[in-house]
Amino acid sequence: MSSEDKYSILLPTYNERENLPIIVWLLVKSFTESKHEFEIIVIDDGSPDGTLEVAKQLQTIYGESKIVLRPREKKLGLGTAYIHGIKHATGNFIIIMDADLSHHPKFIPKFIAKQKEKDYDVVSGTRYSGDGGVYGWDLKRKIISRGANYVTQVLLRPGASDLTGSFRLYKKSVLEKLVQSCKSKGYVFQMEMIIRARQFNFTIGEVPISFVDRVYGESKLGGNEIFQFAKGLLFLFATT
Ligand SMILES: Nc1nc2c(ncn2[C@@H]2O[C@H](COP(=O)(O)OP(=O)(O)OP(=O)(O)O)[C@@H](O)[C@H]2O)c(=O)[nH]1
Ligand SMILES: [Mg+2]
Repeated sequence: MSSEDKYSILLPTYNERENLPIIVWLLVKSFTESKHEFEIIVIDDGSPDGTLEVAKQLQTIYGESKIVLRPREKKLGLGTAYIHGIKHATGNFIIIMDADLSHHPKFIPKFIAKQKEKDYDVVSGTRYSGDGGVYGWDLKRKIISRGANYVTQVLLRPGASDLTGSFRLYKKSVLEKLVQSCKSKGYVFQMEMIIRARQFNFTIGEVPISFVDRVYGESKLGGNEIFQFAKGLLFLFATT
């Protein structure tokens, strides 16, 4: 283990009051056990449920060097939340994950080990390879996710098995370059990141993860998201 490495975990939150204390506790536990340097950057977009107040309490428990708060006034979307978070990150590695407990911190040591194996630029969690999987989704959502992955595989041949997931580890410099070159917003953003990574010849490692549907809070995947995804996919197909 190289002692200079530091991992900045970006947690974008919108109405995650119940989930945030649990994910933070799990993260702190995991990093304390693995003895890696870390910071958790919470990017809350003015959640009406008071997520930010919960985050402030967590900061008093774990300290300001471990819990960094970078809130924004209102809901401005995930893509810009990442950009905002990266600006404040002090680690040389960045981990992006959802705060709704769909992504379990227990996989992070595997991401880190995988990254070191071949000094990968990106390590992507995958639900669609090895013993990865999805739990708690209904058939419709499974078909949509599988379908989106499959169509993208055929059209763009990205060289990664899970394109729409967002549980990933990046070298900070690599993530900065990817984010700058990505044009899409919304769900298609995760996919564009991987497509661009391949374009720039960045190396991508994969770690099988189990994805568990959110326990608290509401899901927003609807017809509009699917339409936006299809639009974004066609745009990438036409331009890359
Ligand atoms: N800061 C910020 N965070 C967001 C925004 N939209 C979603 N998030 C957070 O981003 C993560 C992923 O969003 P989710 O709502 O879980 O999206 P999803 O996993 O596709 O859908 P469900 O879990 O089914 O609702 C979660 O931690 C959300 O709280 C936003 O506009 N701004
Ligand atoms: Mg979710």
